[in-house]
Amino acid sequence: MMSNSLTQPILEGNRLALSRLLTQVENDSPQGRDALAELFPHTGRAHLIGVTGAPGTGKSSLVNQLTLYYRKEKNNKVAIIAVDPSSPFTGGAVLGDRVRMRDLSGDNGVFIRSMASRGSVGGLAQKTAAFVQIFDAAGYEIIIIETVGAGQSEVDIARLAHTTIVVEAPGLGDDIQAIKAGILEIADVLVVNKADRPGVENTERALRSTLELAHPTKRVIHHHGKMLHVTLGEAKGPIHREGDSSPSSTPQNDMNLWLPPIIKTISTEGTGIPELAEAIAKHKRHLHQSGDWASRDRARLRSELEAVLQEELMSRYLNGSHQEAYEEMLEKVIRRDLSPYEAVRFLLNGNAR
Ligand SMILES: Nc1nc2c(ncn2[C@@H]2O[C@H](COP(=O)(O)OP(=O)(O)OP(=O)(O)O)[C@@H](O)[C@H]2O)c(=O)[nH]1
Ligand SMILES: [Mg+2]
Repeated sequence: MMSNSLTQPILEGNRLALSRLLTQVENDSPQGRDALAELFPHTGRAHLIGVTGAPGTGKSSLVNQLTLYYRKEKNNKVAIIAVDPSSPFTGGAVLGDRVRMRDLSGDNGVFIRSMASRGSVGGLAQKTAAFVQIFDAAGYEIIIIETVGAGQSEVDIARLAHTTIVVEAPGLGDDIQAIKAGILEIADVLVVNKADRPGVENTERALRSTLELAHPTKRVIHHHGKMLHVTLGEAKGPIHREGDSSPSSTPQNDMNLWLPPIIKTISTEGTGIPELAEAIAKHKRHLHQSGDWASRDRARLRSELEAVLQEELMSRYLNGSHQEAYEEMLEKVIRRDLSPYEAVRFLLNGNAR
């Protein structure tokens, strides 16, 4: 493989090279792809934290505070990917007040990058995944992905993360926004931000009762075809998600249960941030102990591989080497000479079977 001029500087922490590569990857350039391939062996170390929730709940302010915490208390390098920030920004302004941003701008251990959500949902998740790989290779120990709302793209992006934080705030109406969209299911940690506002207790109570519905006392966990009955009250450890069981997991691990904690914060002041960081650290420990870290890694890379395979195959037929054959098959399908299924068989195997 040809060595890419951006790769080495990025591994050495050069911010300009990093920024250039992000742009190349965003534009899907061949150099970007080459560089990604070279960087890939250097990935797999970062803790990916997703932050999502309804518009205006204070996600960016929270990310700002968390970042300050990781810089000051842990000396971690932090990268922030803001997916489709609802308000336009230049440089650091993504994190809200420029005043508060002064704390982060000029800090070489922090890199902030926004990403527009134009293009397909799958494409967005793929590009976010590529950005994550670049930051990971560049030595950022913490990578925070902020997404707005609760659509499928947020869920897809949240699946990239090891730890997903769902942010709620009082005063957004009686309903809890995220619950309506079912995003609570992907939450590892719940935050009730704006705890200085009236109605915090109501929001917290609503979250708690919804959580209890989502995690009933008796849960059935499938384990290698067997069904294990788990009583939450008796469980010592955190919840193991269904479908997450890795081949290496043992029944003991499956009994480990994780209940998303609810943390109250005031991001404008930094209140509750150490508690939130502790909950995140605890979740990370849980992921390692239960084997979920490895299985999430596996699931994430599998879906990335599938997306790339799909994209590559499609482009081969839509505008690549097999375009002519594709057009020919399309005509046959239109004439009802072949079914779409048969046509695809022809394209892939040279015959209809
Ligand atoms: N009172 C109060 N206001 C807050 C708190 N956290 C954030 N805000 C304010 O809420 C507004 C929205 O904050 P952001 O951090 O931009 O919220 P966001 O969720 O990132 O918003 P979008 O990215 O637009 O969805 C800003 O004016 C913040 O100053 C808080 O804890 N208490
Ligand atoms: Mg924001």
